[in-house]
Amino acid sequence: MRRETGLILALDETDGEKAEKTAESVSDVVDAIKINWPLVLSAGPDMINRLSQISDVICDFKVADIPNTVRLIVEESVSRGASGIIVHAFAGGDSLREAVIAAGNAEVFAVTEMSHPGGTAFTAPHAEEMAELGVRCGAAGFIAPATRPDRIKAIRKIAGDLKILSPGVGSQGGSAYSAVSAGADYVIAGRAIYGSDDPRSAALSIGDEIKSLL
Ligand code: OMP
Repeated sequence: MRRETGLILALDETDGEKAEKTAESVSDVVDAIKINWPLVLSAGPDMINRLSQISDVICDFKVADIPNTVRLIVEESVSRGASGIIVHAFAGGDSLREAVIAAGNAEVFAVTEMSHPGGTAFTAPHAEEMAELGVRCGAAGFIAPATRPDRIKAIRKIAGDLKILSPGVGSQGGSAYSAVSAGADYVIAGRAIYGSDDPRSAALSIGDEIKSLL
């Protein structure tokens, strides 16, 4: 995944036509588009193929399953053009390792700590352990919360040169500036971009915040 703007669009728009329009309007000002269940379920998995024609696509299926099922999900995603996939580290080393093997040249990002308030209950207390596991299993990087920049700093200490992607910017209260200052390589923003009247301007404005730090 390139790193030109440091911004990833979370395209959770459920109107397929609108989603594609939004993707086209921002494809040159984001480094990747992240697709999650809402859009895949509403528009179908072919959306992964279509979006991958205009941008790097990260499949955010937060895979948490036995290794065989993980492998099947990762292989399907990559065969449709995904260049990255998000998996839960809490499923353990065997599942995470299987994801990395199945991904081949695609990048696996492991969730360490979730950005919403509930993320402090079970993921936060084990985030560092999950990051250590991700390093051992060959993950390309981690998902760490823009809503708690101090936690990005903690994960950066373990991640070394691996990538940190931080969701929670805008609608969840996090700021792109604070996340990147704390050590994120990319911020992930969804509603703040696709929910705006002018998604391109919204993306550019978040990109400006990041630009001063890159
Ligand atoms: P907005 O809150 O609309 O910016 O969307 C955030 C996006 O990032 C959604 O697609 C979430 O599913 C995703 N996300 C989080 O918000 N928090 C996390 O801890 C992890 C993710 C993720 O893995 O991308």
